[in-house]
Amino acid sequence: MSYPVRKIGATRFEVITADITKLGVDAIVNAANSSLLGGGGVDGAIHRAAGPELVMECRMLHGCRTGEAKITRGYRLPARHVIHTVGPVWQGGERGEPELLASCYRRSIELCHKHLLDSVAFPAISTGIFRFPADLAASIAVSTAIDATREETSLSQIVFCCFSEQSAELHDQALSEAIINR
Ligand code: AR6
Repeated sequence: MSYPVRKIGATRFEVITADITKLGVDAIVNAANSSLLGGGGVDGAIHRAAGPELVMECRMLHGCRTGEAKITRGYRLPARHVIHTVGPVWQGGERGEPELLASCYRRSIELCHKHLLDSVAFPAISTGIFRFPADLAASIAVSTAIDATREETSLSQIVFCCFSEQSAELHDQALSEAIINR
């Protein structure tokens, strides 16, 4: 299934179903844990594809707090950089999870601008092992990314790289709703 590319301001927003480790964008975002030393899910896939140099650089970063983001090189990945962010573990929604998830997207987009990157791809942060509800996560991802590009940004392309058709449909739906409600 392919979804329409939507242009908002100077930025194109795209939803795809793909393995994020295959994308030749300026940066892919990693849904990491606070150690930044690797794990399962997309984190494991990114570290495997990037090679052992990635964890060596990550060791020098001394971890990352939930809702924050740090950047490294991409090593053997087609992407030039990896932005490591730590999403919240879903604990029912009353422990600041929505705000922390929004912060992951905002901080990642800020880092892209700081490094003058043109394109970035996000996985559906927190929706796997961290159990964040996929529909709420998609609407937070999309609305925060749109809001963040209202500030000055170097990004001309933001990709929501989903790992299932269901996740892609949720992001596409959230994107079309966000545009209608602007
Ligand atoms: N490409 C794109 N998306 C993927 C890929 C891939 N190759 N692999 C998985 N996904 P998760 P989290 C999707 O569990 O919930 C790790 O152990 C997946 O289907 O990777 O933030 C970390 O070290 C889901 O939609 O991340 C942390 O401890 C999304 O990526 C913890 O898991 C996120 O799922 C983070 O959990």
